[in-house]
Amino acid sequence: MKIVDARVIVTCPGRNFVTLKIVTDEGVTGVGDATLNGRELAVASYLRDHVAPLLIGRDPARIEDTWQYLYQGAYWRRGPVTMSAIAAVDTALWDIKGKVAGLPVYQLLGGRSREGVTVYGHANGETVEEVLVEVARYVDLGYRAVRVQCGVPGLPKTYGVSADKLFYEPADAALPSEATWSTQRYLAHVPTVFARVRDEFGPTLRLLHDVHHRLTPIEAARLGRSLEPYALTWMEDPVPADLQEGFRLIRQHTTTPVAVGEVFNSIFDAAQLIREQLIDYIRTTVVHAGGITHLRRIFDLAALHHVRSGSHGATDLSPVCMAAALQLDISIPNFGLQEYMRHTAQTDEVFPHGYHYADGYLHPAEAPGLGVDIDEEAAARYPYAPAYLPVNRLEDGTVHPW
Ligand code: EZ4
Ligand code: CO
Repeated sequence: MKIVDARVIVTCPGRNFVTLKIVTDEGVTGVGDATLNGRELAVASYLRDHVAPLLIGRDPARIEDTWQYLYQGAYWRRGPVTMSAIAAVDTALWDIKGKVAGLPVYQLLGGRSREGVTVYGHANGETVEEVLVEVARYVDLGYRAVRVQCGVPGLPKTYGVSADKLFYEPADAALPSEATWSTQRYLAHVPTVFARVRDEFGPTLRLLHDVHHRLTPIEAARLGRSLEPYALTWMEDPVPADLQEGFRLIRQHTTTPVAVGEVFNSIFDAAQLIREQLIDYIRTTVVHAGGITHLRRIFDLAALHHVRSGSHGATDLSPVCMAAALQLDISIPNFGLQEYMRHTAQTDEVFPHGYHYADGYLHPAEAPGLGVDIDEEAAARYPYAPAYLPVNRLEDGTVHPW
């Protein structure tokens, strides 16, 4: 079997997605997600101009060899653009291998380790009252874990809090909008929110919170300590993780578990955090961390160090990425949680898929391969529209990490 075509499809059914479709001479096809929020066309060009020509004529069965060929062969290593492009190829080749074998990909990864993939949803509101209503909504839908984000009094707009609830989309403008940040106001408010949520929903609902890289290590340590009475499942991205040893300071001060990794694209971004047991959950994804092949390598390293998976699953990860993530989630020994932000009906129409939600769990498709495809005719009806994540500033105007 040989690869005869590798098409890059850019579509915007409510938000932008980049998808690679690989076609073989025997008519078997595979799909891979290549979406990099706010930088979509860079990956599309990398694939179209620099990767697709190298794939033609290759044996699609050689997944590892193709991964090494693209990674080692590029000379320039790592980075979100390169690794998203490699991820798309890798994911599509796993899809093809599953179809050829007549098995869902998780069977090729060792088979099931659990009955379903526990997911968490996003409850957010401007006020604590709104937040309580949203948490209740997820509990009613059967969710066992809920991420809680709340507006901060005195700040006009907070990232992660939106008017649109179940289908929240953070990339909200053709040029970046701006949000305001105050660590002082935030640290004073968050514990009061979790006190109310715990009080209302009792001790067993799993609660999570995303800090979006906005604190320094000692501030994060203080937040973690102030949240200890509310027994969070995790505090996400408390600080920018460029300085991995910075997490030692957080660890020395708090027992609130830490989750990191949605912006990582390589095992080297996480290696020190994992080896020193500075984190509890690694949140890297199929699309941004080199595909199923490389993500499994990260999860295996994590398993040696008591670190569980907690993969990113926001709306900018397409249903193709979610389908692939679920194949890993159901099979690895050290699965933790899977984020699940629902896609819109338009997105679901463009990406027909067999995975489904029931009673707090996502279940991977049983079809051979990944159990997801792209409807290219439907995709063509939604042309690319630039959209960016907001930029964050302090009250005095200084650009602040997020
Ligand atoms: O900011 O997906 O945990 N989820 C998140 C998301 C991310 C976006 C970035 O593209 O932090 O909202
Ligand atoms: Co996050």
